[in-house]
Amino acid sequence: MATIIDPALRPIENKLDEGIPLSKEDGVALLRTRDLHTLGRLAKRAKERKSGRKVFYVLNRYINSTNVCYAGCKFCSFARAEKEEGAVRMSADEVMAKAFETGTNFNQLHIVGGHDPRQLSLDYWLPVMRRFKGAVPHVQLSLFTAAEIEYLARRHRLGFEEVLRELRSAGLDNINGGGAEVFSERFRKLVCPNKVNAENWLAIHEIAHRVGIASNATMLYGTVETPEERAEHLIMLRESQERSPGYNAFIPLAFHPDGNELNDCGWTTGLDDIRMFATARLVLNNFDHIKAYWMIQGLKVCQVALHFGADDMDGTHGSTDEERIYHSAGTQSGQYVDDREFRRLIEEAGYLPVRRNTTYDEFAYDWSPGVREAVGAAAP
Ligand code: V47
Repeated sequence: MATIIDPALRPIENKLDEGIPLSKEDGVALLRTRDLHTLGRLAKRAKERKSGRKVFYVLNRYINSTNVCYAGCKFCSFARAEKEEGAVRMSADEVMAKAFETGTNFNQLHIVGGHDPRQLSLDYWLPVMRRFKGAVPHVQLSLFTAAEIEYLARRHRLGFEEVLRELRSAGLDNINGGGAEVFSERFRKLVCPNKVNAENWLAIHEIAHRVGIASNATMLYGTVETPEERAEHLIMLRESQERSPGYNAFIPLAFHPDGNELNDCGWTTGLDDIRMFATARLVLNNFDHIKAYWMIQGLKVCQVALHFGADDMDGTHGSTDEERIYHSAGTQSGQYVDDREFRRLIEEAGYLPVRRNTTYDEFAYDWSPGVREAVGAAAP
């Protein structure tokens, strides 16, 4: 029997063995533990129950279509006023050209932008989406966050459901997980008072699922939130998934401090990152996937996270993509990783790389010779 050094993890392991969902207090104990070996053992077991020996990645194009934004979130280094130096706003033609700049060999187009009064409208986006789907119907569209959907609803004086139905009919497959930040009212008042509130964020995702749009969920960690607020956030997501299933992945977003008002919070630590992945895996028992996005925690931490609950490394980005949210806030990750590098890192971690699309249909099992035997996995 394995030795547990942190006694707080023993009742948690018992609950996991019996299939009992973890409580907020359990989440806090996981977020505080220094017993990484037990944490890893529990999270890895939970992950392998969901996805076996597979670790997913996607051939992705990533575009920030505008950084013009007036939401004023204190953690943000990306937003610019319209006339400010560094403001970037793409026309519809520029978005299309960027999407296809390096060809059509990709499975997902991921776009996020700011609350830009001149770009964030249905009149701009519906034709772009239809043009895109007309050209490459097999490529999935992962666009907007709930914050942007709320903005569209207000702007056009429509209900969330009407906006989401319009977007679905134009080809929206998935809503990105951003805008969730930390659901705590205390946190939102301090840090992002002008952004969608927790109630509306959750409502938008739940309605999206009912009209046939999948989604992801995130949490921004490493600023002024407490461990209790982090754990509560995860439980609110679990309850939302229970009410209206449709979330595919949870992505922990590590705070990046350069060039924003929360700079004093500094960088998250490796230990905190790893605990965040593992806690998410263990609390979110009804989410199939926990994503370690290489650009956010870095390739090295993300590879280690595969042993702490994560089963996805997100996407390659195109070789000419320019991600701006994390690069304006100090990420040391580059802009582009090719799929060979993903396969190398995943195989070295002892897992089987599987190419997916946004909604986790699986396509390619281009493994190195002997890898399947080495990790002891059955054929897919
Ligand atoms: O909501 C902004 C975050 C989010 C900072 O669905 C920051 O697969 C850390 O939606 N430090 C938008 N985080 C990004 C987003 C996303 C990202 C990755 C994967 C997926 C997905 C979606 O970016 C915002 C905010 O939480 N963010 N600034 C910062 N300085």
